[in-house]
Amino acid sequence: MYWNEPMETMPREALQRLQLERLQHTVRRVYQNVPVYRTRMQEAGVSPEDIKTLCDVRLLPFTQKSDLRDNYPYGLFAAPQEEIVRIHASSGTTGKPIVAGYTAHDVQVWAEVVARCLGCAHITRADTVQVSYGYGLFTGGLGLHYGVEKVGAKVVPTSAGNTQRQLMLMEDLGATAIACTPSYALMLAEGLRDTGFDMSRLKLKTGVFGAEPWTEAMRDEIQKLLGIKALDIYGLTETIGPGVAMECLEAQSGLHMWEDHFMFEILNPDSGEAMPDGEVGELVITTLSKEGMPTLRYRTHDLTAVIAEPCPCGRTHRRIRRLRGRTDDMLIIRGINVFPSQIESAIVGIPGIAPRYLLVVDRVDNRDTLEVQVELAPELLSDEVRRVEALQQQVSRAIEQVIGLSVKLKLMNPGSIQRSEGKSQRVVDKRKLY
Ligand code: DLL
Repeated sequence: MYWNEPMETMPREALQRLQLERLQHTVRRVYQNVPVYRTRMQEAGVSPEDIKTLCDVRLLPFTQKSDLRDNYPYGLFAAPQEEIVRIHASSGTTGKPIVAGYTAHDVQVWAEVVARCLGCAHITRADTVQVSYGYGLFTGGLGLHYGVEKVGAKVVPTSAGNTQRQLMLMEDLGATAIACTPSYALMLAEGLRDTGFDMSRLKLKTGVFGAEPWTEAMRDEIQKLLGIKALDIYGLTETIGPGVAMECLEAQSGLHMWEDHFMFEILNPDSGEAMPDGEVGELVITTLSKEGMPTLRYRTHDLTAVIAEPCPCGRTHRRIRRLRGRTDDMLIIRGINVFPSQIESAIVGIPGIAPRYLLVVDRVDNRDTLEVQVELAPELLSDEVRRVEALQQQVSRAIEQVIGLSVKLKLMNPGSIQRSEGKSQRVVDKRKLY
């Protein structure tokens, strides 16, 4: 089932012609409107006229999360501010988030790609979709919302949290599909199982799950407990949000990347060389139709591989394998991206605290937990109980403000977090997600 059959099944030659046209247009746009890109391209000795074939994308400079940080908030925007109608944001590597801007056209393209994803899940206007991704700066809630409206299905914008209410509404309003993080889906499913809920009271058929890594084992469990088909959706704020790629119900194997809007490369993360089809490398994305904040060769740090074989569903847009790790130290905790360096930026300079910390991540009852161990400075005597209690509050608040998640803070005695000779270990992740 397709949302946009002509585009989704376009012969590859035509698709590539369209990609080239859009690539050339995007490169011209950022060269003219974004000084950072122009300078980078000039330094690399490349001008928009040099992009003559799709392979010429390799001449272009990479874009990194640090570029968004260094040009915070609007430095990479390629449209005048009056044309920007929406802002979203995601975690940066320091105290400041990274910001993405959308023109009205971008918002429409986004709804279109999400609508295609919903088509992959056979969601039609006859469906009722409960969107339990967070609404707000995070792209999950509003991204799915506009896609569901585009399809003409009924959207129930519950946002994340308040599980009992979610379940009540799911039953009463007759949701046939749910969109949320896979860990939340599993939490809902196990909650229902444990209360002996009669699943025949629900009309759920499909789940659109993403924003964090998950395994085939989790998929099996969710499908079994909820009696639905669980499908994987991928995306990131820097390139649009959810809707960059999606599994189809027919194959349930690999995610179709909407190549008329996103050109992708899979590169060796160290050398930057292209990886052969089927081999795992870093996903690098160039947006082809974005106006507000196009990105040239964005280094996602996500690891995947191309599936070269055609898909039984008939879509001609190539598939990437389910995401299988990252090349950097970004963690995804309850769907929220967290960098160890954010913790550092939150605690540095707090009197009585040493800049030594360790993040211990776990999943207990399908809920991610984050314990942050932070060392007390040697000058702070641990018998100053009141002072330590005040510090406990101050440090937790500082961290929670930066990362937007509640943490369990453990103040440690001076010298007790293990030192290492080389790169210090900042994270112990006990979840097995890839
Ligand atoms: O997570 C967008 C999104 C919302 C995707 C809802 C799917 C559903 P960010 O907060 O910018 O955007 O985080 C992007 O999350 O680089 C991946 O590391 C990870 N990620 C997203 N989807 C998946 C997935 C949204 N299906 C980062 N599998 C990305 C594994 C995923 N990791």
